[in-house]
Amino acid sequence: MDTKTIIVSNRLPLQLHLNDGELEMTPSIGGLATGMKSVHKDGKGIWIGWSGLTEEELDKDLSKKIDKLVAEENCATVSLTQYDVDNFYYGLSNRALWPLFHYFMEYTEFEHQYWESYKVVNQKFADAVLEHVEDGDQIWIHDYQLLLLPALIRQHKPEVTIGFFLHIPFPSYEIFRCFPWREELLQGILGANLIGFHTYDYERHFLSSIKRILRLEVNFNEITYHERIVKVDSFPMGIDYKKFHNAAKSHRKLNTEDRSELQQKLDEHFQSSKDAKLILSIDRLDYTKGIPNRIRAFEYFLNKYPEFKEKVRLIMLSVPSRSDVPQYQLLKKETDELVGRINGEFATINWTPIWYFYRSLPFDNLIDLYSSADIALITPIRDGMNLVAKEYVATRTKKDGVLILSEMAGASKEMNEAILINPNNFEQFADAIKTAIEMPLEQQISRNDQLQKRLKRYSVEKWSHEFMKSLKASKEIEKVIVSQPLDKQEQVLMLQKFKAAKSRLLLLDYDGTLTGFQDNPQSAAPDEELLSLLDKVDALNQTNMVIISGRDRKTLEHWFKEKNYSMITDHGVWAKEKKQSWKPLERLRTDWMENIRPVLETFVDRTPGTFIEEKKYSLAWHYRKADPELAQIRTNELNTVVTSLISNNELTVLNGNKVIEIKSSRVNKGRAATYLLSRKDYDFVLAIGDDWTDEYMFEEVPEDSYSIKVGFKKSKARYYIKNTQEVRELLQAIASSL
Ligand code: GDG
Repeated sequence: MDTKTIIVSNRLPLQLHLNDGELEMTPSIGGLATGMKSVHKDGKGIWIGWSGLTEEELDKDLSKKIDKLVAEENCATVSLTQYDVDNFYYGLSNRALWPLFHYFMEYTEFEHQYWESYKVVNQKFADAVLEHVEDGDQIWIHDYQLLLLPALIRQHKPEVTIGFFLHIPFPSYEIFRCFPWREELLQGILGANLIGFHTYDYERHFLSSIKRILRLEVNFNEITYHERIVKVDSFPMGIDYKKFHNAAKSHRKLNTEDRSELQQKLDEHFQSSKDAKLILSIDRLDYTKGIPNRIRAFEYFLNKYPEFKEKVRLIMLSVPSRSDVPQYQLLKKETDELVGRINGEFATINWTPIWYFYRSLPFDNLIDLYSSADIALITPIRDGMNLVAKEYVATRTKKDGVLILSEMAGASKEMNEAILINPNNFEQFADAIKTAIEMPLEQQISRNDQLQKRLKRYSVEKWSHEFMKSLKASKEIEKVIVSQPLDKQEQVLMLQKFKAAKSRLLLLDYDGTLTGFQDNPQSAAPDEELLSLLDKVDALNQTNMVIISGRDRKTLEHWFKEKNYSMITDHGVWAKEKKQSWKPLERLRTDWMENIRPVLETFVDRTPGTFIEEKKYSLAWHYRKADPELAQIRTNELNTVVTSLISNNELTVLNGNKVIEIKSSRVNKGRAATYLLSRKDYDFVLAIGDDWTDEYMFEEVPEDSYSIKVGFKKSKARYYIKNTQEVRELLQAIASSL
């Protein structure tokens, strides 16, 4: 089938301007546009985003013209009003999500109106995507403006393959939990099949929020969600290495007279002193980039090491950004004032310490700067990746030059050969500048050699290619992992076989199968609806209905005292056949409990929200209410400790649903099922259960049995069914089939 990839981002990779009512279009030269080029141009690929012009700025004619122009570039627009831009973009995206995800809590504004608009605009994007999407297509969604989009698309196209990539950090759970609509955001992202981050730390933070806020099961980097497996992974974004490297090479060959005005000014600086050094920083004027901090640290450096005065110069390019948001206006003012003050304080006739440009420069000038700088000082307070650091290294064609990089930038994870600093430590900051200035050339070369090798190999094309490869593979995971669904068609077949059978056995697990889980195990008593349903099934002719549970005999006896059901309790210690009395299937020792109980007690003491359930033949440690991450650590620990205490094979540790149970190895539901099957010939067997303890039963029932797992989990069962509600519906169908 001829499928395509749809790319979605807030802005199209095109710049559209209105000049005296005339439309002008230039392609965007940003890293993302370059990286996505091969994906975009592949087949019938299409890129969907906002044009940058609001509905108010355009009349019908102009809109049509835009659509036609962008269509020639395989793009399609999402139309936004000024209200949308103010509330969705400048509001929720840039006054709530951006500061929150960069740990600037004090800048967040959680306005309900922004959130409403964010939902509306994400729906507009979904509508635009749905106009173009066909079965079998892949969709790749970018960034924090579109966190709700994956789920909105999935609602209408459940089978489509969706990838999502976040370009900014994903904050730790403690920060993320502050967002008022946090569940909706997570559910929105989980509409994707693959979720990508720049670094493993962001991935880990995301998974932690998934576990703690949505309480979902996470297995390594896979989340089970609504009968789907969602994969989470890190893909550090690279740059167009060749473009920067080759531009710098050509730049070196330029004759003096062909050099730009900027380059000539830079050359003058180097002529001013034989020890002259140029330190460069480039960023959008954004509070996350640590600009005032950097200027103050530079001042600190000049005071600490005055010998570098008149020799070292900081050249700062700050690109205007989001100037409609008040914090950005304040930052502009603060930066201007700081530069003014420091230049005023230190300047001499021949030297001003800081050259400051507040503007965007053409690419060639960017290369002038990168090529001339001895040191790049990239010191964000928080940054998803930071491509400037990578671009600087790529332009060092002679492999000289030193990169000082903040450890708060995602890029620091892969750029160990840079001088890594904590931007809040001024001592370290000043010393790093000194070290960089004095670094021997061989050391510079050997560091850049390593850095360049990596940047060349993991370029932005490689990044997009790896993501797409993983996205295509993510669809396959689901196919291998679970049993087939017991859908309507299979159910009809099953009921036919049930009816035709002469002797039937129904093995029903209790917790998580017939009823949902409760925080306290004693609260899971059967409700009226369940009792009357079980009565009906139990009354069927030639049908042996058995409740087979890990619960103790006392509890089940109490719950079903009025009834005469067949029951197996304590995982198979006790059996009661219909209208008969209880019989032990095994004679068990319990003296081991004295030794194991104190061990479990130490775990209860150290893990809030957990408790011990003492059964006649086993001990269970429940952790449903505990912090999921702490519980994960403790369960590993407990497994190791208990396993080391059990010297012979007499005891087994069972990992159930949020419970660890220690019991005799001689009993399990599999052995109990075998016992029942040996007592009579059955020509229809159904076994249904939800956790690990039921797997023993699935293994022992005859191959043609209907073994059914409750929940979308890995299992030996032939089928799966979604939840306890569906189990009850199935039993209802069985009850009314005869
Ligand atoms: C976000 C995340 C993440 C800068 N000034 C000029 C100019 N640039 C180009 C640079 C570079 C790009 O802009 C800036 O990219 P960064 O990665 O440094 O930062 P953000 O804009 O904040 O980007 C960031 C990124 O997304 C990708 O996922 O790395 O962490 O915040 O390519 O070269 N280009 C031109 N003139 C300029 O004056 N032509």
